Amino acid sequence: MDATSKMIYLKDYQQPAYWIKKTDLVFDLNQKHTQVTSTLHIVLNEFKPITTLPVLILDGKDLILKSVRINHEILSDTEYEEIADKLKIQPTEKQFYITIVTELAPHENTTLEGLYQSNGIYCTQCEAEGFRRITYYLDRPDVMAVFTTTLIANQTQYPILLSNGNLVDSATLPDGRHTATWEDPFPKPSYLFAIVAGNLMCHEDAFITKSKRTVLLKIFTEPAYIKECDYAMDALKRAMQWDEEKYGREYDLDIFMIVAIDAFNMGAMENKGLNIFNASCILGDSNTATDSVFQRIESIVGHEYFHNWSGNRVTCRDWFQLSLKEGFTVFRDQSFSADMNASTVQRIQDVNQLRTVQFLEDLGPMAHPVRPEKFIEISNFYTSTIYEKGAEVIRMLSHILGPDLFRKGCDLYFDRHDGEAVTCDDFVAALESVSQLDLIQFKRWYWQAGTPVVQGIGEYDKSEAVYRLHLKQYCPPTPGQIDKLPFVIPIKLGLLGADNQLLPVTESGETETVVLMKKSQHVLIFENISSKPIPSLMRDFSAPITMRFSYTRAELISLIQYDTNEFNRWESMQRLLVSIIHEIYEHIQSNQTIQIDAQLEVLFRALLTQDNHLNWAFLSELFALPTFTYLGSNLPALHIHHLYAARKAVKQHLATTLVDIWYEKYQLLNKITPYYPIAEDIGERSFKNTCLSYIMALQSEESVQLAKQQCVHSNNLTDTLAGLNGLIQSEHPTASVMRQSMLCELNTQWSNQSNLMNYWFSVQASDEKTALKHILELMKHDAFSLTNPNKVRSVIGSFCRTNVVQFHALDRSGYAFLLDTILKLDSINPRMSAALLSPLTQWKRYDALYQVGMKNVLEQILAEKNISVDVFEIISKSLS
Ligand code: B3K
Ligand code: ZN
Repeated sequence: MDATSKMIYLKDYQQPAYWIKKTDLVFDLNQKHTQVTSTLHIVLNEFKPITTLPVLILDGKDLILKSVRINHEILSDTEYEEIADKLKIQPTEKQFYITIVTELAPHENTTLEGLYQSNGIYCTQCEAEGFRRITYYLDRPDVMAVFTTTLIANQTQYPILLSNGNLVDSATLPDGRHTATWEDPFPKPSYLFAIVAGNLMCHEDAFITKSKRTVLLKIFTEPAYIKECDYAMDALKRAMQWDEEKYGREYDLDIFMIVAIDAFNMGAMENKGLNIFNASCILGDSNTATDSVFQRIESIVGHEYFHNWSGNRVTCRDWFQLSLKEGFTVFRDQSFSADMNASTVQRIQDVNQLRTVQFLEDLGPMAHPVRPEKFIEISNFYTSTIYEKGAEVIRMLSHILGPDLFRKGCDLYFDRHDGEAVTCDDFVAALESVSQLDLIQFKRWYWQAGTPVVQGIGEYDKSEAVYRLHLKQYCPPTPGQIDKLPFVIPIKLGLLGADNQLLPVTESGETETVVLMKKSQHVLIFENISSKPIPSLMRDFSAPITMRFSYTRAELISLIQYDTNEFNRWESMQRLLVSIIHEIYEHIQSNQTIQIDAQLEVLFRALLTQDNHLNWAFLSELFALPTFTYLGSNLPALHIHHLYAARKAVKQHLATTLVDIWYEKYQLLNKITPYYPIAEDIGERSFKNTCLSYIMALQSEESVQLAKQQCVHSNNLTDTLAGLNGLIQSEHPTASVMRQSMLCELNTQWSNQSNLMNYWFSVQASDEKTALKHILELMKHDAFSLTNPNKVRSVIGSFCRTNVVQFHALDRSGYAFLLDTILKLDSINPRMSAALLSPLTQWKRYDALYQVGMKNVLEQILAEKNISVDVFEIISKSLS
């Protein structure tokens, strides 16, 4: 395979030679083979003068072509050409109908793209390029057609037949089969097409829109899970209401459907009027979903619903513009979740996600801009940069414009481009139109990759009573982009005075200001400052950058205690913890005795015993140690096992020195009350389980009993799993027996419930004591399957990402296992094998102890014949 010949460039974008105005599809779903008859109304695109009609080139993949007809004429096989995933035909008219019959084998399709079966249910996944696995088509997002879809299938096996839009016809056929026809009046690209056929039950409800239309809401699932749809249904209604209130967006069809599917490559898909969800992101009750799963369900239901406008009604011109819909929609779902839950906690979680995944992406071989300029396989670009950094870019725009103008800009964008396929520039242009702002420099965020660093230096002049803040920005090089131009960086800040009060920082006396840094250097001058202040920088994480400022530990402690910006209290705690854990890491690296700064215990104790109105959810974020990935992201030649030991030492230290408080708070919050996944209760449970996790680090017999009690007696999965996790993580000898019997019992209880078995697998695979041998046993379990992505993620994904101790074992057994697995999986499902590669791609950041083994695996995979283009792209970039 050759990387340059496969590369697709944004600069080469051209409109298609033909449009498809209308698409009629008939699916004859037969036990073995499915026949698809597609009739397309093709119309010449007269965007440029032509002398002869261009060739019509349709995309297809792994299709068996049965026949091609133009208008009423069947073509002989000399009248078309079928080569290299394309069907080529020379038209003789400017517009015509073409009818193509293809044959598929959905039951053999393990890629889970195009049409496939999950537990006997037919379903589809077409984004980004799955439609070409169904029929030959102009499978690109700027070709938008009106679709009519007919499904024919056996009535007993497939009583439910669904597609996009409204049901316009259905009938029973004489041979035990039945048929249903769906019509979607809104023109759409092929990636939003979907069908589902199967034995499903439906949870039904309705929503009345602001213009008083009734929309029927239906969630379909396998019959065993029908009781687990309530939470998602409520979340959907909240999302519909929220989009009307915050963006003025009303739903457009008379019916909105969601289907839960067990075998699904990602979280969910926003097909028009027929969202398809990974069962793990939609189903749940108190016994089968944890608090964080309920929050994830709410956010994904919102996300897919919001796509109806940001993505479906206004879509992307080409896949380079993916963040146009994804970044914007993540911003919308984050705002929705912040409104539904504790907003600071939501922001902390979003920032944590960005910093652990996206910042790392920027440090590695796959670093790319929010609007990439080239790719080999678009599936590799559904990244945290496109999604989460894209959302940060929209968030900055919303702050630069302010809420009213931002809303006006969005309204204009939706009105101006309704029914069109557009670019990120079009979105920014709408904001420029309403605000009269020139956002040309801001747009560098779209095309320059990398995480900018702002270095701040404070200079206090007592005689003048002036505080100067010198700011300098730079952005480290990323592949193909060595030098970067300065970004527009909104920096929200305040100054904490000597009396721990915020000082006025604007002429009108406000204690917070937002500075738009546009040049590489910037000096802020604050006058009448009577003593040296402590700057509270990047409040609410006002831009996706790294802010460097050498705070003393005492200054951080003041910010943690007295900053009025809750986000920055957490941020200062993270800075303090990072600095302490890094210090321990250095001790371990240089064989010194570990010494943990005593100020940490004093601070924790002070915060934990403060008698103020505590927000438990926030406290549990405040006392959470920085993630392992974040801690490792800036350490050169990272020694994984030493960093792991350093983090663990700090945890153990805090557990031991504060044991009385962890127990006291645990007892305070440990009450059995009816379970509701509402923000306040979630916060209490979350802090209680933070206490439990510190208690478990004591490694005492008593702690083991406590975890067991919680696991056995809880009335909800959050607490059961926290207890189980406690048992699993404990190194106390009693824990190992208990853990075994508990896992055995839960295996029996949960064996028929797919989502529960995912947790059962992943708690074990993530544990540092679970060696590879046990992973291989888990993979032989009846509930495990290499063809089910949730199972792959919960066993193999958890082992390779979370269980850093075992995966990075110095004998390289973890790497050899991943090599083996990727080679097996790549021919089954390339999306999954490519996703599993990520722990290896950053090999250059690690100590030589690890580097060689990781690099070897990448080289061995690359040397294999027939690896997927997905895997090829990632490895060839990692090795270059
Ligand atoms: N748009 C889909 C993601 C499709 C991924 C294709 N490989 C879900 C979402 O972001 O809403
Ligand atoms: Zn999305």
